[in-house]
Amino acid sequence: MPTDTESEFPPIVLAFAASDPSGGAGLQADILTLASMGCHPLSVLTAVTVQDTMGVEGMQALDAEWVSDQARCLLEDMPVDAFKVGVLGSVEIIAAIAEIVSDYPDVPLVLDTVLASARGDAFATDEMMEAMRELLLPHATIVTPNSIEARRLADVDDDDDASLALCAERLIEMGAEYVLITGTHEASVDVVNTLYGKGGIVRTDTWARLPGSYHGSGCTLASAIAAMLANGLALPEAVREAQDYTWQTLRKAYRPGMGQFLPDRLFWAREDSEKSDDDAESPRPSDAQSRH
Ligand code: PXL
Repeated sequence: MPTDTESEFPPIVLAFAASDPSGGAGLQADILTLASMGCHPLSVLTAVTVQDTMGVEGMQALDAEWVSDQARCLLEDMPVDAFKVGVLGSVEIIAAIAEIVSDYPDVPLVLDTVLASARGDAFATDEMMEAMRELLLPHATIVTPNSIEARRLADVDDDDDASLALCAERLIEMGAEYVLITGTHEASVDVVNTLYGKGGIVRTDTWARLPGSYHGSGCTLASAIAAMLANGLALPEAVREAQDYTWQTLRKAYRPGMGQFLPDRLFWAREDSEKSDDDAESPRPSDAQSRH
């Protein structure tokens, strides 16, 4: 039994998400990302999916009471430094999570408003979208929609030429503190991600567009932001570091099945083991992680 290190432990992030048995997205992506970025992940399951790297074949939400019980039990035992919310499963689950997070107003909350997978599988009904807007957005420190989700959440017509800045403004009016709109789905040469706060644009980051189709990039980004906030970074820096980490996981993505590429959240550990073949003094994972 350790004695002197008993009271030292990594920052703790509680992720509410649905299971993706392929390990590409969902709760499994959150756990991998959080652990890779030096946090201890607590995982509260909201729904079970049947899926592989090609698509979602089924989804079964848990009873909202089971979601509440999982979270309350953990929250009574351990101090949580950040919340991350992904696929929610039902209106009742959204209400249950909103009630829980409202009891922890000082804990930052990263809300990944997943409305559909990158492959187009729907995860949220209109009622769930409305519940997200009304019940969860007011608790969000940051919400991380892609440009399509931002337009839908802000209720801006797809073919309306309304700018993403207007969508962000609306989401902030609905109660989110910051909005990070990712630009993967826009027609630009590079991917431009823009962070908005109450005063408008806070930062814009431009990333070389990578060629593949990736499964779980949004979960990775949102979890990485939660990890960086839990590590004590200010929000704009957390957003910058999380994008850098995510871009690297995509650059090193692999394709284990017949469908999409999966981000490699442990790319740095594999780089180390490659190096250690000819360098016995290569850094340990914890050293490598301090880069983030
Ligand atoms: O990447 C969004 C996402 C989140 N959560 C689950 C998913 C997906 C995409 O497929 O399956 C469970």
